[in-house]
Amino acid sequence: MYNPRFEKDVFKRDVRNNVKTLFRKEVEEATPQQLFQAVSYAVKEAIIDDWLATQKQYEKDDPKTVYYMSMEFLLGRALGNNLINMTAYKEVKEALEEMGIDLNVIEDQEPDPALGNGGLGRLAACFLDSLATLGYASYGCGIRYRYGMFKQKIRDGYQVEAPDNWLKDGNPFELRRPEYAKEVRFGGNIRVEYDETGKTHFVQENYESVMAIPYDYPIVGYGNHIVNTLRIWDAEAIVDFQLDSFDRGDYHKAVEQENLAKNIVEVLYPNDNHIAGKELRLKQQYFFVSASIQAAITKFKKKHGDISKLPEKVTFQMNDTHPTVAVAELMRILLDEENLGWNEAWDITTKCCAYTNHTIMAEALEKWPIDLFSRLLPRIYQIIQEIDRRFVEQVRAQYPGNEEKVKKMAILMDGQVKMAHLAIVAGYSVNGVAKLHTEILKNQELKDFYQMMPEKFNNKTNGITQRRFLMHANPLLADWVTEKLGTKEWITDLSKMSGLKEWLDDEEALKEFMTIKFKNKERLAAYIKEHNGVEVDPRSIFDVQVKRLHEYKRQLLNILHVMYLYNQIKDHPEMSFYPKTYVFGAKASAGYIRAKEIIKLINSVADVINNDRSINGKLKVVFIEDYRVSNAELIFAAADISEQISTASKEASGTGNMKFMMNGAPTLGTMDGANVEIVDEVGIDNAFIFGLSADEVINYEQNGGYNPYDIYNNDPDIRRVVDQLVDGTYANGDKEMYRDLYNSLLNNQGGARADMYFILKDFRSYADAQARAMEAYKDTDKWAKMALKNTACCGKFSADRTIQEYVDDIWHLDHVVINEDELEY
Ligand code: B1H
Repeated sequence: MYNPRFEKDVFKRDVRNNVKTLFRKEVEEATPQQLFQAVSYAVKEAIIDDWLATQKQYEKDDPKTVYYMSMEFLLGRALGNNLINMTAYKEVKEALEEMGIDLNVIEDQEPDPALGNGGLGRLAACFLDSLATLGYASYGCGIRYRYGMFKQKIRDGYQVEAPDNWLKDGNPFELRRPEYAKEVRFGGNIRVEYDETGKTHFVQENYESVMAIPYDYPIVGYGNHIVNTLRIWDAEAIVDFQLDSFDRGDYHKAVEQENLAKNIVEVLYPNDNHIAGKELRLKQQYFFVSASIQAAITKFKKKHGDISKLPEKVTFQMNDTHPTVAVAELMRILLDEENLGWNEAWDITTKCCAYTNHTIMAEALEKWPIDLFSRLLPRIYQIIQEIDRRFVEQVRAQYPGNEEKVKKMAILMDGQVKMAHLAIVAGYSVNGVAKLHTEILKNQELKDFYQMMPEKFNNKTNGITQRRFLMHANPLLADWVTEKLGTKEWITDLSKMSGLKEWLDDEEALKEFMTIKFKNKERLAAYIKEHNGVEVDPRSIFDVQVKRLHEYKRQLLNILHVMYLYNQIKDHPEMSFYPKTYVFGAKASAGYIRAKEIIKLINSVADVINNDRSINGKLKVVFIEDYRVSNAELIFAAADISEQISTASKEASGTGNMKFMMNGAPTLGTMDGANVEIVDEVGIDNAFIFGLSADEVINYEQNGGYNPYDIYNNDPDIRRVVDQLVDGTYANGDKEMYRDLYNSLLNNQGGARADMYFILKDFRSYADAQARAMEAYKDTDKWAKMALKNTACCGKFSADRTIQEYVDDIWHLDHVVINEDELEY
């Protein structure tokens, strides 16, 4: 225990006092939610001391700082994680127990801050955890959405979205910082002025503006007293909605300003790997980017006079193209406010901005119509025009007479602003998120750019934080790992996990390992019983696919295979079959109709199978409602098999795959994204790999696809499950309910190829991998070894490793240490 505030008695007194001052109650009368608040404020107080100490240290050391710019931070609950990183979890748990309070119950009161969709947002959250833990100065920059990712309800098998009013009980950990507010301007026109020296000035007129108000969240490093900041921006009207507006006839204007501000931060767009293309989304982007860059420059200038030194102290990492207006906003500030010339401003900008690509899905490539863009951001657009003009000049110089190149590479083309091109042209680094993904970027998607500027391209394979996804999610396994390794070093150095290999042949150890898995399966079974009313047997194989619902992730392949297994069991009741529980969890974008059909299908199949007494509970299917960070933690810990079955080449990396691996679940998957590297680490014999390779998929795609009828007509088992989509088996006799899914598998539809994601093509190979996994599971000892091998080989997949690579190759940050002896509490 390193923080005197966590002396049990002091802490208990703090909690009591908080209950009193916040709620005028005694601890015994307080509701669990009130206790959550009281405990959290007590924890926050301790955090604040370290937060101040960190600020002081940064003030003194003046380290280079990364600003991680992201539309999404999928944080998950803070209380438990903060306690873990303050190395006070067990002490606080005990202290609360002595007061008759169960910390687990208290933790469950915290709403999941769900300011993100899926992998991209969760990655940002893991990165902040690692940056603080490794002692690097960083800010997360984002938006304080009033409503985060919607809550998913399943009604009659269908997804229904409910608003996520996550702030309704207040948020104990945040800190409102109105003194750091920044104005952000939209629209209007640009007037050109010349001053007495003949210099040109660009003045924005007739604009609308909003005030950006920052809220700071502490990001606690593990055991090092470093507390970094996630700064997310709220919007407020600048013209206060005041009564005297009536008098001035400004009533409408005041209402409009109020609404503009309110709308900007109202809600997170619930699309994963898909761009909505809405004007409001662009407003959100510019809003938080402008505020964040202004704040960064203000901070820099307070300490350093010379703006040309900015790249020595500041770097902006753009989490996909969503914050790419950052490039032009930085240029605007340097040109219009700092009065630098173009070349000098460009030199600084291109040394400060770096870009991460997270997807090659065509529908996720960000392109804005020029008319919309230039109307909303007139000055930013002018600057992009000039960036484009100069870049096109460069392309023409390098490839004389090759106008094809210009067409393919220009930032402004066909009436659109291409954000990826802007990010690559202005960025000093362009990285993909797994080896395979980066190779596809270099050799296919961004080939022209790679040929022109190969030095910018690099790979940074994603990672996850073991503090949340092992220590917090799976305390039994975490303790076991510490005991077996004889040290806690793995908590900050995951490569130490390889020491577990020593136990691969120790029967006793394997038994303990599997007993822990079993207990975690019981924990999940209880959750499923409570939330789904379905009884699942923790002795059955838990085969899990949890991730956003997307056709390329192929939940449809998984459920078609379940339908196939069910047919097999019905036809051959005597066949050898190890009981299986298929667990799904997935949110579909609200407007993604086909994804919603797949959710309905999963639930319909679950209904039929779970209620068929004739199969003796050999097969169960569970769809977990409202999949999110908090229940994910229970799910990873309890999984036997990790389904990572995306069409090869489509999943840039995946990070769920790493969470399963860490918790001892072998991968059943394609050679896609980071699965490839997982297999490299754990060995092909400790995974179940199937399906087309990325090269094969790309090859088919370039040659117009394949003909699914070749499979449908020749494989009766496959034909049967496909037909079951339209014979009413899973729709109470309704033959139309799943007609669209049936058609998507067999027929070309408008622009879309039949079976675009190669579901039927990969089906046999998938079924074979499933069968191999079942055979392997039957051999208990062999399975235990395979599962432990996965945990033992997960070292590479720590976000600590990823962040250290970003630091070494891209950001070049300075390492900061806080000396415990110098802390004054
Ligand atoms: C990923 C997204 C994404 N890639 C657009 N791209 C969005 C794109 O709201 N939008 O417009 C939201 C999200 N998300 C994911 O990033 C990849 O699919 C995963 O494979 C990867 O692991 C993750 C983190 O790199």
